[in-house]
Amino acid sequence: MIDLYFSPTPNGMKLKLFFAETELPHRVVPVSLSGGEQHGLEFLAISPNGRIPALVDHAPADGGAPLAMFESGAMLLYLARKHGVLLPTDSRGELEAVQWLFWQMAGLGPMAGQAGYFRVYAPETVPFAIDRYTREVRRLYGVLDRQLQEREYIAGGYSVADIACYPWIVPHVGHGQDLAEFPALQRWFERVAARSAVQRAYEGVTDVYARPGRAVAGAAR
Ligand SMILES: N[C@@H](CCC(=O)N[C@@H](CS)C(=O)NCC(=O)O)C(=O)O
Repeated sequence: MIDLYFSPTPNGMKLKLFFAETELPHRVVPVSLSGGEQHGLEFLAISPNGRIPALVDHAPADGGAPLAMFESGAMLLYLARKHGVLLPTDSRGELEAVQWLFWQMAGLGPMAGQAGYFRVYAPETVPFAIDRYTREVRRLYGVLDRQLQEREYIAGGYSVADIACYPWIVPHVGHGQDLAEFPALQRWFERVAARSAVQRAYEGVTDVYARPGRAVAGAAR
């Protein structure tokens, strides 16, 4: 059994998408971020950075002790490799998917996170920060749009690269982006959204920032 320490945020949704797609058995352990549970010692023993998602695999492939892990990209890679799913099997294809996974982890996620913070959540309006992060996210959307111009999915077939990126495109309104400016990205977004596993994963998600198709209050700033 695998425990998923979860809250319905973009990074949390990546793992929800992975499990919905693969139907691998797992148990969801809710972590209340507003209640500060991510700072508790018990959780920090699993996720030393004090962030969700986190996983504990009670039956790792090496047959050893339960394996705790943090960082959503590492978890997606671990699960994809362990179960031989959602990752190209040839080495060049795998490398391409891994590059886009790292691109999401190091670029799209952090920059979109900052854009969302300064546009939607910050207690004061900081025009320089709003401008800086909105522009950088726009650039990154352009990078993904170019990658998708002649492909259905980001790297080969539907993979952990798509799973990592999708929840960070869901709140595009909050990031100050208009998908109509990125036609290939928009087609991909609709293609992924139409997957039954994606629809199941988002069922009952009430967090406005994590839910598809919703404008975010204050996003027009
Ligand atoms: N790079 C990390 C980022 C994790 C992260 O930032 N998680 C957010 C939710 S999306 C969180 O736990 N926030 C709680 C907090 O800021 O205290 C990953 O991808 O796992």
